[in-house]
Amino acid sequence: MKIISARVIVTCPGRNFVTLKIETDQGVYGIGDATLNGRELAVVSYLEDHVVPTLIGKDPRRIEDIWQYLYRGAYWRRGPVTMRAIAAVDVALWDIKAKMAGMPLYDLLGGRSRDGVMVYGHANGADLGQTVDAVGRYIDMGYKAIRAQSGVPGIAMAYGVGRGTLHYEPADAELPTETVWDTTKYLNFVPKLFEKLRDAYGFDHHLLHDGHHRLTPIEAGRLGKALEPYSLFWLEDITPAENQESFKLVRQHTTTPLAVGEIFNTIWDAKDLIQNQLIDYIRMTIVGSGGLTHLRRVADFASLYQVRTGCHGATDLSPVTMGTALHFDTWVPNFGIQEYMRHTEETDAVFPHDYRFEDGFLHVGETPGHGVDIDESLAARYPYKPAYLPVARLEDGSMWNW
Ligand code: KDG
Ligand code: MG
Repeated sequence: MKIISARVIVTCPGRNFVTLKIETDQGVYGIGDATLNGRELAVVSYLEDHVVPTLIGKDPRRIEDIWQYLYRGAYWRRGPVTMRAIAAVDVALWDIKAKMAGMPLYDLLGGRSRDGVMVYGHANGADLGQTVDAVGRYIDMGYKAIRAQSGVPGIAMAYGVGRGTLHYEPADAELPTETVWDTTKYLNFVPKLFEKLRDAYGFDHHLLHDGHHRLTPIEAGRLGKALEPYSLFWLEDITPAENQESFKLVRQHTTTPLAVGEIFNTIWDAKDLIQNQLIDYIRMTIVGSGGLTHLRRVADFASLYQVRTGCHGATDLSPVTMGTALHFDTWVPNFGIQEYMRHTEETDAVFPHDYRFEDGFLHVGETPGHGVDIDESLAARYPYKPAYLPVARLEDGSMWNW
């Protein structure tokens, strides 16, 4: 069996997606996601110019060997561009293997560990009142777990606040939008939000919050401590994690569970955090972390330290990543939760899929493979549009972490 073609498809049904389609001499094809928000074309070039030529003629059944070939063989390891390109190939190959076996992907991974995948939705509002109402709407939709983000008094554009009620898309302009950040205002506000949410809805639902890398470790510890009475499921990306050891400081001050990892690429980004039990949830997902082949290793390593998975699932991860992550979640023994930011109708139409939401859970279908396809003629109607994530500065003009 041989790979006869590998094509990169770029489409923008409301936002940009990069998809790799690998075709074989036996008529079976597989697809993988390679989207890197705001840097899409770098991955397109990496794939088209440097990966695709090496794939033609290879046996698609040798997933592990091809993974090692692309990782070790490049000499230059890791990084968001390389690992997304590897992920796209890896997922397309798993899709092919599962289709050939006539099995849904979770079966090939080892079978079901659970009936459904608990997801968290994104409730947000321009102020405290709107956010409280938004959480209520998610509860009414059946969600068991809800992330709450709110506009902060005195901060013009806080992270996580969308324009509509269901969809949130931060990559909003042809050049990065400038936003202004103030940690003091944020720290004074967030505990009030969660106090209000628990007063309004009690403790029956899981509540989550994303700090989006804005705090220093000691500020993160202070926020975690202040939020303890409101029993969060997790506090995410509360401080940047390049220096993994810095999480020790956060841990010394709070028992609020910590989640991190949506920008990690390999197990090396998380090794100290996991083995020193400095986090509770690892947020790496399929597209950012070299595909299923690598994410399985991360999850197995994490399971030794009782760290559970919490795959990133923002809208910039295409339905191909969402579908594949759901098969992974259905199998992985140390599953925690899955993020679920809904895609727009246009995106869902370009990527027909068989996963469905019911009562706070997502369920994968029984279609052989990962269950997500691409409608190429529809995709061709939406050409690439440059769109960047915002940047953040402090009030004095210094650059900060968005
Ligand atoms: O492209 C950036 C988004 O994926 C990120 O801002 C979303 O933080 C995020 C999350 O938790 O989903
Ligand atoms: Mg996040």
